Amino acid sequence: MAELPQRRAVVTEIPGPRSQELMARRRAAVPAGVGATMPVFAARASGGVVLDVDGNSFIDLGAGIAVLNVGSSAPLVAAAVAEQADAFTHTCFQVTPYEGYVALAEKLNALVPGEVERRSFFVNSGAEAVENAVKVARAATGRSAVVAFDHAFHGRTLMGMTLTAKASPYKRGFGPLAPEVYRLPYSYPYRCACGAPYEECGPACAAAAITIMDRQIGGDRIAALVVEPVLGEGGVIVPGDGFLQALSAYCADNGIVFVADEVQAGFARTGRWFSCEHSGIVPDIVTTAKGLGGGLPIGGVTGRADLMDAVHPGGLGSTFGGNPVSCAAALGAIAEVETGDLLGKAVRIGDIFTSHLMPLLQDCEAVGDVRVIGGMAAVEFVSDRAAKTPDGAAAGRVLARCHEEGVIALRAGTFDNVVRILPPLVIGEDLLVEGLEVLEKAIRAL
Ligand code: PLZ
Repeated sequence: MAELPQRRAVVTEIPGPRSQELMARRRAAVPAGVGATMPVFAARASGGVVLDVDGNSFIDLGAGIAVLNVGSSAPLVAAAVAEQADAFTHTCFQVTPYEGYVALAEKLNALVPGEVERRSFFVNSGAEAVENAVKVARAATGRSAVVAFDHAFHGRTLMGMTLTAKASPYKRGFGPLAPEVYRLPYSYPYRCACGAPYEECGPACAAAAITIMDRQIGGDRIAALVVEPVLGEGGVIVPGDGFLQALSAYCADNGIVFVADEVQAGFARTGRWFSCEHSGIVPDIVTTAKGLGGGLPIGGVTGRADLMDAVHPGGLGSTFGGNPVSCAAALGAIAEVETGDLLGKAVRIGDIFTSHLMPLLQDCEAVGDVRVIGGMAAVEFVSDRAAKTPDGAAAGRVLARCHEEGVIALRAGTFDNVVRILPPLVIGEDLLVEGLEVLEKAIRAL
């Protein structure tokens, strides 16, 4: 696979004529409910760039929403996919198993933190991984209640959207939602739900969440606590110290299955294999997807053997789950992280983010908060710094400017006022810096 030139080049108006033509066809053929961040159509991608159908070369600070951690068509992924596609593309693992699925399960069982015997099985997406984690937790505990958090995103299926916090666009018009789901405060130090100062938000929100579980739901009725150790769609929110630790301890004391949803922040994104490692907790179940397949669709559920084995034979599965090509791709992606030191690269990207984005806090009235954790960063916009009034329009203007200037960046946050960046971890440093300079300029122009 030939590498594309790693540069930013805007050679037509954005969108260019070919993209405009395709957009018109898209509008006639695809429902409006499927969102569209970029106004352009992709032709190719590699490293840190996406080339559009008009020849514009974009710096990719979105990685297809945290999927292309190892880059698009990464060599070890592309080779593994080609080899597997040549051998066979599908048998259905439940019908005729194959080694790649088992090898991937072994790999994930070893990578998930904690000295615990684990099992893994595979599905097709992040949402499906979360659905299945809840099924396992309910079967293993015989309980029904599930708790999730403010600002959470867990997918668009029935349980996924019920666990997701934000009403619009994710739940509006799609009810009735799944029963027995309860919501708890998440530690969001910039906007602490308990009104605690930045450093005290973690313990304060954990105490509030535990009170709700204990007093309103009943700890002995809760099957699973589903939590993103770092919020992605919610706006790259890193919970305050002590938050996850206190929740994890409460779960252990009350027989609640602690599910870490690592779909977005996992797979090397934050400089660790899993974002829960930053707080030292050991989850009972970890869900993965996105980066796991190196660009191919696959979701994983990795959990304590005693919980996973509690489900009766035939209770788990899916026609395509753990497709052999996707498993080969995932093994290739893991090898890319290991051989390319992408954990180290994510840390380095975080340092570059910090040096470029933190000064904006000093210089720009419109910037309320800047958050960085490895290869994941966010700038939160406000119209009034003292009142922290969310400013979604400002985030929109910054994103539009970036897109016109040849940089892909994403929106996030419950209030739509966060610009989120998560580039492929293989992006060149010069290209990354150039992309950040475009972003900075757009922010300073507000
Ligand atoms: N859990 C933590 O971030 C997907 C959503 C894109 P799927 N986030 C991107 C969109 O607009 O739908 C996500 C996540 C976390 C679960 C999911 C769901 O993963 O593979 O999109 O189903």
